Amino acid sequence: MYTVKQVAALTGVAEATLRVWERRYEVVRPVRSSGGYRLYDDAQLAVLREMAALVEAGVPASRAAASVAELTAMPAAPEDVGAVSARPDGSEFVAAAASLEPAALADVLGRALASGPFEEVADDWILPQLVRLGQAWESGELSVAQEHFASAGLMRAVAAVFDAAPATAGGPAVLVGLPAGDRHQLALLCFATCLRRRGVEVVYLGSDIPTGEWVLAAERSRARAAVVGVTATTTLPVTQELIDALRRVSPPLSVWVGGSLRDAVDGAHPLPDRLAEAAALLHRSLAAGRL
Ligand code: B12
Repeated sequence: MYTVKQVAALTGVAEATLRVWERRYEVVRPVRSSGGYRLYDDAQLAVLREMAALVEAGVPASRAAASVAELTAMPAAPEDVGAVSARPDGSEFVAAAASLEPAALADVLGRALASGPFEEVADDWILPQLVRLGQAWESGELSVAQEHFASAGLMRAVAAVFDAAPATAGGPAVLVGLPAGDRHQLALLCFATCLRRRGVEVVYLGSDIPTGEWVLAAERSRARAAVVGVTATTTLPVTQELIDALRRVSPPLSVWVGGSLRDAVDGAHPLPDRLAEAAALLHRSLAAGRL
């Protein structure tokens, strides 16, 4: 259990504001300690984090509260199937990469994807494995070919999950892609998959999109929002140029950024690192009608 002071530190929301949200919108009902102090559990902390993120993204508190109330009534992911296989351990992916054996790689990826809902597998297995892959490549444990073999296999496996999510049409669309010069699309595709699995229409542009093409896509689609991945220092200037261009598009769309370098650019709403949380935040913002 967390005290109000701890919740304030963890969410970045002032204690007084937390009390207002509780009193006015009833977003959470903390229990009281024997001394009368508020105590919050993990689920309430998650609700308050979501509310804080929505308010930070510009959603009025009353709407954010309504949206968060819906969230608590909904399952976390569209199909929370039970795990049907044990998750491969930390070294198996790099070992499969080193083997250059398609069957070994397919086996590891198949077991990972069957080990829980995609959202959980993406945040708790795929992204950490990518970091491991990078370390193995940097240390010389894996050659460029072995690293590419594994990341390409992963890309195909995630794309299959993306395609398997039921297509939605008619709602607000979201453009998802990378700026010119950036080909690090794996985390972005995982994010896009989480978003599509929530029923959002995702227009996935992928890697290395020149600014002018992004603008054309934004103008020609019914997109209400654009999500740009920011993964490499070399492409920061072009990413800033892209964000500035997207903010001038008509009809206007809301511009979001995700990735390890998202704080190095200005003028866009930052998305959290956890992909499931990021997809939930954008989905809520769309559902709240703010975008
Ligand atoms: C796989 C990989 C590749 C693959 C990409 C395949 C693909 N289809 O995506 C390929 C082979 C194409 C590649 C190429 C290159 N790569 Co590379 N690559 C990687 C590696 C191993 C993983 C990248 C990745 O997916 N990371 C995603 C996650 C795991 O990490 P993250 O970026 O920190 O993101 C976190 C969050 O921010 C969030 N997140 C990420 N994106 C998004 C997006 C959204 C919307 C949200 C909400 C969240 C989110 O997820 C993570 C959560 O912890 C990294 C190593 C590493 N440690 O990341 C190097 C790395 C990113 N690559 C690097 C480099 C230098 C290159 C090359 C220049 C190498 C070369 N000499 O050719 C080229 C450049 C290609 C290009 N034009 O972009 C550097 C970048 C250095 C920098 N900071 O600028 C890294 C860090 C390796 C290193 N230590 O040097 N690469």
